[in-house]
Amino acid sequence: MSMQATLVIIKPDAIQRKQMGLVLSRLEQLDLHLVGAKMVRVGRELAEEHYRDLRQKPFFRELVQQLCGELHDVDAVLALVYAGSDAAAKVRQVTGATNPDNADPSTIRGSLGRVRSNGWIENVIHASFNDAEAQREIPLWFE
Ligand code: DAT
Ligand code: MG
Repeated sequence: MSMQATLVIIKPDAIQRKQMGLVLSRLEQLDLHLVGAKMVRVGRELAEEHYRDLRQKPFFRELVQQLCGELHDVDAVLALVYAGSDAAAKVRQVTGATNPDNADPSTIRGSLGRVRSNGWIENVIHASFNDAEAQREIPLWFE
């Protein structure tokens, strides 16, 4: 196993609902090192680049608005980098399924996320899917 790094973003829905500390507590229990942390004001360009693989999806526009904080009246997100063996897999395991209604209740999304009645998925965090995705994403958020 090699040393890897993975990106986590505590999203606007979680910032608005004051879940930042709860999320950090969960991630702190993993056998990983926190090597980067900063509040980021997310502009359109960064959000669109971050989610570029989803640009053809019908929900892309709203997804970008959401990451920018426009749907939750939030002006910054918390970007984190965790390092260690199997970093992306370890974080994804505690993250849970994309849709909080389908996520195991023991996971971050299953316990803290929700689907709004208007259909918006509020799933608390972004977590890189694997090492390749992490290597693409981390430089977008950290110099
Ligand atoms: P994940 O965040 O679990 O990696 P993803 O990369 O497929 O999931 O999608 C990125 C985000 O886009 C996801 O966190 C929430 C949103 N999303 C995904 N599928 C969606 C859908 N069917 N309807 C609305 N939003 C969706
Ligand atoms: Mg993803």
